[in-house]
Amino acid sequence: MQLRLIDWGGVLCAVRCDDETGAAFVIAVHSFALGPAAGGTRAMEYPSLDAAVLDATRLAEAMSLKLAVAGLPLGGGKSVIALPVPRARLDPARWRRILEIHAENVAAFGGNYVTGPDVGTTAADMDVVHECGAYATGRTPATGGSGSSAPATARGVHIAVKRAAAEAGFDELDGLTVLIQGLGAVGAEVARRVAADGARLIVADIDERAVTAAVRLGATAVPVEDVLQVESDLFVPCAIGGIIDADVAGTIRTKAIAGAANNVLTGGAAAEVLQGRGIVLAPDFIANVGGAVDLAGREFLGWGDVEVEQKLAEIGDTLDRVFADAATEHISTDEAARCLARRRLEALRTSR
Ligand code: NAI
Ligand code: PHE
Ligand code: K
Repeated sequence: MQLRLIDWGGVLCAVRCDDETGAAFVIAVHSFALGPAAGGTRAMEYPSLDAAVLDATRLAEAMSLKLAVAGLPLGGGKSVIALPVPRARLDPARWRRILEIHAENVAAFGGNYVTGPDVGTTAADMDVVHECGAYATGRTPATGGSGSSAPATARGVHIAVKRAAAEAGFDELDGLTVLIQGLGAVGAEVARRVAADGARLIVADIDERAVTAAVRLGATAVPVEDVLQVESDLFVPCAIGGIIDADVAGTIRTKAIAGAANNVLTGGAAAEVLQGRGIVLAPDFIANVGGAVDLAGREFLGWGDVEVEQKLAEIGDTLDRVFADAATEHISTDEAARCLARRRLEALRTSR
């Protein structure tokens, strides 16, 4: 995909390249409209600096949509650290230095951008960022943070999976075939939940240990490269984004899609193809809001367990609203969700 920042619609994107560590740092702020921008730090390898900037900007936009649709008074932002080698091959000293530089960059925003964990970073990494003077949510409980957001994300995704199934005409998950891509912190917990509901699990992960654990739950494993050809009743993407383009949307064999992966579609065209084929799509920025609710709710709004669970329960109502809007307006659920996010953003802005 071509990088065209001019079409992005966000407010600020900062880039720093560091020779010493070989890492490149991107912080993208999509919106300050509702307050400081929030969004996690993704650390992985990228084929180019353009690809890292494109990912950061699109992920920051997804954060804006996610926070607005949930009515959380924060703007959307995201950090990307483009690593010189995979995270697992970085020695601890170099990783520590990378986090120090990242903290310096975040601190330069003077509290107007707050970060947290994402793919490739952990609560312990957020402790380091925080210790180095930049505000980070999702730190370990030992340092006053709210810990991993993955369990809350998984609870929200589970709600979304059930709603998407209902919209596709299934009364319950019992007996359905559910295909889960990615069995990390979120995917493994979603797997446990849908297995407890009586679903038949098909799973794929590049990490063999994760697959083995799911197979112990009774899941059938498939090779990662076959995921998009495997037939299922429900597809639950919990690994990486950008997996469904218009071609995949035209061939994927499932009845409904609901998962955790941010930006699972490459764009609006894929959503329209899915809609045309009668495949239910629960937009990712609604389904995966649990992590943001957990972190932002607890750390900025003073929420406890009760408020967090109430907000997670709203995922189901929001999805029903989006499914209804898409049907009456003859638009994709992705477009209906974006319209809803824009309306809620306006309402929040004018009520401030
Ligand atoms: P994680 O890093 O714990 O798990 C990701 C899993 O996907 C790993 O087990 C990895 O081996 C696997 N994977 C990577 N590439 C794969 C491929 N090509 N095929 C199959 N498996 C592959 O990450 P986590 O926290 O579980 O998040 C999963 C997704 O959900 C990410 O895209 C993340 O951005 C998104 N998300 C996570 C939230 C959270 O609170 N953790 C909140 C909102 C979204
Ligand atoms: N990275 C997660 C997400 O994409 C959780 C997160 C939310 C991290 C908000 C920081 C701030 O939603
Ligand atoms: K992580």
